[in-house]
Amino acid sequence: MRIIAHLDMDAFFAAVEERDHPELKGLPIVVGADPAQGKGRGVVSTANYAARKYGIHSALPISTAWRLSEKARAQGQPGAVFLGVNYRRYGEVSERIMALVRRHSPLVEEAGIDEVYFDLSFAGSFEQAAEICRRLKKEIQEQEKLTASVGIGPNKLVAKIASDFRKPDGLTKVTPEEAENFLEPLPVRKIPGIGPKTEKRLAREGIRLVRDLKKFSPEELQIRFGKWGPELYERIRGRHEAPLQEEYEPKSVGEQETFGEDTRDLNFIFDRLWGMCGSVWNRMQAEDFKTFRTVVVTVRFADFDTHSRSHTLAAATGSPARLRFTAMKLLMPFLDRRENPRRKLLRLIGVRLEKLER
Ligand code: TTP
Ligand code: MG
Repeated sequence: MRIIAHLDMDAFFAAVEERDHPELKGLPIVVGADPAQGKGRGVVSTANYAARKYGIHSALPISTAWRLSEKARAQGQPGAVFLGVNYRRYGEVSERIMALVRRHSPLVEEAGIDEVYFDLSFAGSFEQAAEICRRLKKEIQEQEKLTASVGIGPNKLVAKIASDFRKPDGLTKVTPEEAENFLEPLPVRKIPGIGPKTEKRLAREGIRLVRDLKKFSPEELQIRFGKWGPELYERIRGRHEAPLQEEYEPKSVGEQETFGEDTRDLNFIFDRLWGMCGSVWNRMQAEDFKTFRTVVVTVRFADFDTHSRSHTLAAATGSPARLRFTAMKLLMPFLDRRENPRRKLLRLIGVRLEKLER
């Protein structure tokens, strides 16, 4: 019998900040871009649960978060504390948590900075697996003073949905017999692979819950979703055989920057692109990669219309000059008629390296 667990830290970046700044305990905390008194232009990375009560969450424009905080303050509640992102710090905490997980399982897949799958099949029963997870949660609490939520299921899909089921500090166990019933009442959006666009499209037809999707045959799902349909048919019934992928490698290194104001000033834009290439190249080296093959440039226009263009080189290279040249060539069309006929201003640019090798 396969038993898979998924652990996800609660409000991770914000929880680390709250722990490291005892004077902030209990206050609403928002980690992300500088709000600049409401004029900030980036987004929220995450918010702790006190700030989520104000409606603040990941990916929200930081200016909206500021407005929600001001609104709460006007109603006599504490305003949110806004903090910048300290990736290095969160990375260190993440490494120590992954080390604790590894002490309990022979097969571990680090799926992100604050989430990890681990195989507990050796435990022999779901009850025993839950016991291991309770111990692990206690160790994380004692060593790191942080809470995690854990889901246990017959596969990665169910385990991941289960870890999200009761947050924060949750432990949810779903046996193979329970899996199908567990998923039925959930919103379709909870199924990995169903994003916001698909969710909207389905809602227009009155399909909101996993249960509603189950009336379709694999063939009908294929017509609606293409090749992915039959796979979806299995997923909404809790069936998913994907193995854990032990060697989690950061597949890419990238950065992006929202400009202080929308612009088409070529000197400024190329200057920022230049700087960004340097810092992405440094990060590639810091993560012990020697070469890259693919460069991706992202552009967001003032109206939030966002495009990415990539170029894969014929051979791997470690040359920072090659990176700058390729990035410039990819960005160019967005500044002239080729990709920007209406001469829109740019709001953000980003550079990412893929196909990295050590
Ligand atoms: P999540 O696990 O999605 O969020 P969370 O840990 O903050 O909250 P939850 O209790 O709901 O799990 O993401 C982990 C971290 O990744 C999060 O703390 C900050 C970062 N992150 C971003 O920077 N931007 C994003 O849009 C999201 C979703 C996360
Ligand atoms: Mg989390």
